[in-house]
Amino acid sequence: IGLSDDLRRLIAGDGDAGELLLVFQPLVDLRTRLVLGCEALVRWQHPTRGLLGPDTFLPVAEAQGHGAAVDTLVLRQACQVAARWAEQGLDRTVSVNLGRSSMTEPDLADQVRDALACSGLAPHRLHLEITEHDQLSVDAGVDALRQLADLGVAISLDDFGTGYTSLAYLQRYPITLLKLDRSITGADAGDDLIAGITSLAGILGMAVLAEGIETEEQHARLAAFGIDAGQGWLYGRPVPADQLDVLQAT
Ligand code: G
Ligand code: G
Ligand code: MN
Ligand code: NA
Repeated sequence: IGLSDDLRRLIAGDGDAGELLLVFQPLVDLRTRLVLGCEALVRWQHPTRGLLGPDTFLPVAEAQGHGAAVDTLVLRQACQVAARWAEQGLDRTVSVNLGRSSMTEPDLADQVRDALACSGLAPHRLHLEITEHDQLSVDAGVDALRQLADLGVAISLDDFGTGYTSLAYLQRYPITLLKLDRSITGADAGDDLIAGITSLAGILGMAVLAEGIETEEQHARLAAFGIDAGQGWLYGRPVPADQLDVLQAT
């Protein structure tokens, strides 16, 4: 019995066995370090194999056509958690990753609408993260994103700088946040590159977040470039929702 059979069982059970767990990592304002929101990252508490990370099982789910189903389970759970934050008076967004197959799911907008309705979460508190993929550079991708944006949710472009989104398409996407990949925010990227990206984002009317910030030196450098937000071990590792210990903006 392999992982794929267990995944089929998981999906068939609609995740009701409680094996899909979410951890949350804070996104902070780079000036104040106050938390703006949290990104949901999925884990699988497998009955015999222990805790599995997404890199272990998402490719399997994707290969068997269950990638979008996993994303939907994560989306529903993340919206429930974020709705509780809102009830507690926390002004905090939740970011949910959408994989390759979610983006081509015809009923994606319906799934998102449903997750919002079931949880009672206000649409503006939900951020959907799409990854810079080649297949986004088609009109169908623009249409899918537009449907989502029309629901009132925000869309972030994840891993920016690792793909090859054309500038022409970037301009057409209803994206509000560019998440710069760790490879760009790390020591390697030159000042000119970071300055160029922030100026491009300004022209496009998008905010910029730097991912993978681990040190005070990186924080200071990126803040000096006027980058809006940050995410990384310096501010907080991904943890279960009840273990989040962050400074909250009010
Ligand atoms: O902490 P980390 O190992 O969780 O994440 C590894 C990769 O898995 C990242 O690229 C992240 O975006 C992706 N990922 C995490 N959770 C999800 C999810 O719910 N759906 C999708 N499609 N990708 C996810
Ligand atoms: O691809 P995406 O950005 O969604 O996934 C985030 C991934 O980066 C997760 O695996 C998460 O655990 C990891 N991550 C988050 N912050 C840091 C960090 O500061 N340093 C490193 N090395 N990885 C990080
Ligand atoms: Mn992400
Ligand atoms: Na990323």
